[in-house]
Amino acid sequence: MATLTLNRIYCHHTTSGPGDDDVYIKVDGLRVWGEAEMGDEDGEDIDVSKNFGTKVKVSVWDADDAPSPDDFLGAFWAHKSQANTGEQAEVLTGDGSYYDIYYEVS
Ligand SMILES: [Ca+2]
Ligand SMILES: [Ca+2]
Repeated sequence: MATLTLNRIYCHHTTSGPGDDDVYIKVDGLRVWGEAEMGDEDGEDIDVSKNFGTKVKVSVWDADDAPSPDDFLGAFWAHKSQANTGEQAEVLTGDGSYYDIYYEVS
């Protein structure tokens, strides 16, 4: 068993639609954080931990009001093999956005 800890997320710039993004995060398809309103140059602490087996999928979304579907910011897999290798970062660029998300595996 390994543990994924999502540390924080930083928005360089939001998705291409008008206004701030309403960011939420799913781990293996279940929402674990958000919505959090984020604008350009905004950072937010996440501080969510989840146990997993071999690998776990993290996906990040911007909630939009119907009928507009939520925008997909990006996704990545965290692997057990990353355990205790320090903080990792992923870049998310979905729908014209630019985010960094920081996490670690232990
Ligand atoms: Ca949007
Ligand atoms: Ca939105």
